[in-house]
Amino acid sequence: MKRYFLPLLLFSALFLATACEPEGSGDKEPEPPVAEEIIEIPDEHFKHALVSTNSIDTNGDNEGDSDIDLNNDGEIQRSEAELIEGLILHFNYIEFERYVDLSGIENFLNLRHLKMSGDHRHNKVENEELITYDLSGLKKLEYVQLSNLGTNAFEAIDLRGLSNLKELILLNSRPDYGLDFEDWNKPIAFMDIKLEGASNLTVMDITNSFLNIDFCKVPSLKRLNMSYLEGGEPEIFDFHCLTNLEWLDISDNHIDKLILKNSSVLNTLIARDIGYGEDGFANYPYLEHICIDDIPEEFEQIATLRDENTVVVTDCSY
Ligand SMILES: [Ca+2]
Ligand SMILES: [Ca+2]
Ligand SMILES: [Ca+2]
Repeated sequence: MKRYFLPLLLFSALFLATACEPEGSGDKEPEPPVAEEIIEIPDEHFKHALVSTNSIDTNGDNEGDSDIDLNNDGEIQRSEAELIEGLILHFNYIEFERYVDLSGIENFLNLRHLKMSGDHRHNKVENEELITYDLSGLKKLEYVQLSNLGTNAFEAIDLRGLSNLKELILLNSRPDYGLDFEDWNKPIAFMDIKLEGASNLTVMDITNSFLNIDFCKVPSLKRLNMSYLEGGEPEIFDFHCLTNLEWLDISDNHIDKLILKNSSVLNTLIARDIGYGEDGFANYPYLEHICIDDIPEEFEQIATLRDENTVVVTDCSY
């Protein structure tokens, strides 16, 4: 064993000599620390919510429990942005007197769950240009819930190509009160929802909202709540592309024309307060025109929506 002692001693002496060498006397300059990229969030309210409030849901329980700024430098590093899977935002639009610009959100590449609400929409439009929320780059999104957006301030919500999106909730998004009532049926009062390529969307809830949606872009839909649109009703309630639809709520709407012809029968059709139900008078009239599949169950399903003046056909052109 003795013969190993000398080399070990020499090695230790060499190591000590190297370790004790004064800094800067070597050939290599020390590497400067690499500054990590900072994500730019132009809107002060959005940045404040991210950096200074519990807007991040780190454990998937739908409750925010952390801010984004893990190193507490007041900035959002790319690594901090890419850690986020759940984002829960709440804005006070009355105080801001405008809606919020979500620019920068496209960097949150691992975002799966986005929920954004507002205290109340403000009563006049301050935004000079119509807003579009482009979420189409956030390919991991599975759940999106947005509520209380004044639809006359918005051009569109772009969700195109989000093939992981399963559930879309767009609630209480209507024209701001400042818009004259007679303007409500103008196109400017409606917000476009772009859904092409959201190929796995199965649940949609658009209660009390003014939206332009082409349901033919999302034939995967199984469950749709579009009740109480309160002026946001489409000209035709047209579900002919929704061949997988199982559950539909169209309650509390003024409906002239309904197309349910889609080669399938719903498990559940909810249509409260339309026509004359068991309670007698309803707030909304019978339908003028209904096109259904030539299936007895479907004919039964629409029984409360028609009277003797309603045209019911099984052959409809689109
Ligand atoms: Ca949480
Ligand atoms: Ca930071
Ligand atoms: Ca049908």
